[in-house]
Amino acid sequence: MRLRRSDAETFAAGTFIFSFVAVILAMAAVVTAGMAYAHTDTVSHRLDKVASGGAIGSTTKVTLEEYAIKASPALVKAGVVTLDVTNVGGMTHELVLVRAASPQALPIVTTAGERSVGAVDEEAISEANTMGETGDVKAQGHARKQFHLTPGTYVMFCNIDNIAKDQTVTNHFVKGMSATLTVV
Ligand SMILES: [Cu+2]
Repeated sequence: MRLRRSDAETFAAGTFIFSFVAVILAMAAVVTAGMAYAHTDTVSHRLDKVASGGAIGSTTKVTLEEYAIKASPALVKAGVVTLDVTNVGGMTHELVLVRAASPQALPIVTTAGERSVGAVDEEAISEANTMGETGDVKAQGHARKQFHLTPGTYVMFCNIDNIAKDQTVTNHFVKGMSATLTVV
């Protein structure tokens, strides 16, 4: 049958809307399938995809102060990672980077010797898990250091001991100078 002009236009519009809905449904199916896939995936794998997409950078700004370490962001992309470290405090600090699950997981000095009791026993950390350090960063000083990091959790800490005139020792790690850095 011959369609009148207005019917033909209505028919064309209907076809267009039908096609449009079909495309939307197809996209929804792809997204749903993708989400189902992601749910079976590991968190790190998903984060890895985000990282490779450029949403996560390879540089983090770190501040040192009495007695805290803060990294922003605390999540960086694996590879060459740059720590842009600023000592915003009033005394010398350092940043030591090791691979560890948490500050609590680090080996601790139990007998006073080269370092005070409660300090991190750096010699007890394997070479493979020792990434490096900035060395001393003076008050208001700055240090920029690059590390080759694979995905995992790392701990940054300051292990400096200050010895008062009365021989009282203050270890910065004991006072809380540590923070984690997640690499994906
Ligand atoms: Cu310190």
